[in-house]
Amino acid sequence: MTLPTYAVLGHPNEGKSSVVSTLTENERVKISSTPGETLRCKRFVIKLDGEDALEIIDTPGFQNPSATLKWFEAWEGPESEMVDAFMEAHRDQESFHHDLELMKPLRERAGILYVADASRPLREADRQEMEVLRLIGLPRLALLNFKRDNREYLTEWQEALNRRFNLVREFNAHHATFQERMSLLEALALLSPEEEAALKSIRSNLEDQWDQRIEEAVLILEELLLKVLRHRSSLTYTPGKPEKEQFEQAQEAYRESIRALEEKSRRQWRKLYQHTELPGSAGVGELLREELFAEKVWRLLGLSRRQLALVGALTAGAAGVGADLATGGISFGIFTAGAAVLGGMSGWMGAPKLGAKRLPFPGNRTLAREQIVVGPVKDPQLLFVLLDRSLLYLTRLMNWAHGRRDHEAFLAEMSKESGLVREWSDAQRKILTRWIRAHASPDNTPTAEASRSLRRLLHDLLTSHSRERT
Ligand SMILES: Nc1nc2c(ncn2[C@@H]2O[C@H](COP(=O)(O)OP(=O)(O)OP(=O)(O)O)[C@@H](O)[C@H]2O)c(=O)[nH]1
Ligand SMILES: [Mg+2]
Repeated sequence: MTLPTYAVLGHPNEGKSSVVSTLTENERVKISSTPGETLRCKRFVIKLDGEDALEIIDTPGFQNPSATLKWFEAWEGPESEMVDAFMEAHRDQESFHHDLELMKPLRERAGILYVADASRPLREADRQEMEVLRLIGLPRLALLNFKRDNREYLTEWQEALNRRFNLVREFNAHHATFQERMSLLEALALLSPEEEAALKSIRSNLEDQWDQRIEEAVLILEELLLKVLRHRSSLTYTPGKPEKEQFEQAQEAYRESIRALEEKSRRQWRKLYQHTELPGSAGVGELLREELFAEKVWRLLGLSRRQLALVGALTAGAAGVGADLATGGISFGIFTAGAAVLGGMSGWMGAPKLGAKRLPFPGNRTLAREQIVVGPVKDPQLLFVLLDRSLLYLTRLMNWAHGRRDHEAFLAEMSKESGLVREWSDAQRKILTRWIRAHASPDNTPTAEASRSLRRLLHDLLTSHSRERT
């Protein structure tokens, strides 16, 4: 069976390869700001369940639109032989190399996706290219890709394109969302009605796949929260070495493990969304690259002071406060505190100072050795901050167009000044609080329901963010 196949054509440097990359979710398509990057036709496929489902061919830009058009206009033979005859007539001409190359898929009767940067004025060469494609006569759809945010020339482009193409659609290689990609597949079905059934099935499979990815992303997120919630770092206590130094070392080890857990989830999400080249957390200074325990992160993400006080009260047991103070007042102890206690804690709106405590080695009664232990966390804010930051990362990642290679922008856009969880309703926040309570306690609190509610909440949230442009 032959696959539905479309060739992406146009003037050099208009964003053809970027469109191919975004449409096929392929980060390996070569893109460059220098015209003439694509020299050969290259096939990229959309795979479903491991099987090729749709083929998109990247091509070089037109080299001689004026001469090509003249030749086509002068052709007097049968239309069906025109492309072959053109290729034969220019076979050994190096100056027609790109024009010959881009015609190859047309010889195999691929559908045409013509990409034009409609943010610049229309030129004579554009009209000539359009006219060549019209004369070739294959089903053709024009895609308006705006490289700059300028719609001043839109009407003149539309007029020229409407006359020569079966359909004209906007499709931005840098900002197209999943839904916009699906709409484009819908447009392809109008363009080639014989492929309608195949394209419909591809669309519904891609929609299922999108949903499954969200499910998987949520599982990765829950796993991260669980690991962080339960994490402890311990270090063997060395008698004679300054205690403060050893405590700081244990605290750093704790932070490092949390950082590693967060980075691991980001890696898993990147793999899931085929964005392995996007950065995780390199560099400094932005809200999402900043160390998780940085003051700035804690001020801007997670819950507000008032919300946190409510959570504290919700999950509180007055006994917990006493227990913590008795064991040396681990600064994470605000998990158990109500508003009054919170108010009295210095710097609680910033990152907590990690506590550490000396404990005997478990099961080691004969040797009087001790370990320094940090964690598990008792401050729900750590989980809220972590969740908030993960959602910021994930919602950008899942909506990031594969054709957009500006990785600095990817990180910069995530330095939004506010997170998402502060906007949640009380009921939504309670879902996470209940989850924390169910999973933190070592007793047998049933956790399945708490997990189900949290997953449902996160799934709905990510689904609603799927329509967001980055
Ligand atoms: N801002 C912006 N830049 C874009 C967009 N699409 C493409 N570009 C940029 O335009 C330049 C050319 O993009 P390509 O996709 O390589 O263009 P092409 O048409 O394949 O170019 P050739 O292969 O040389 O013919 C790159 O710097 C892209 O990042 C867009 O939608 N917005
Ligand atoms: Mg290219």
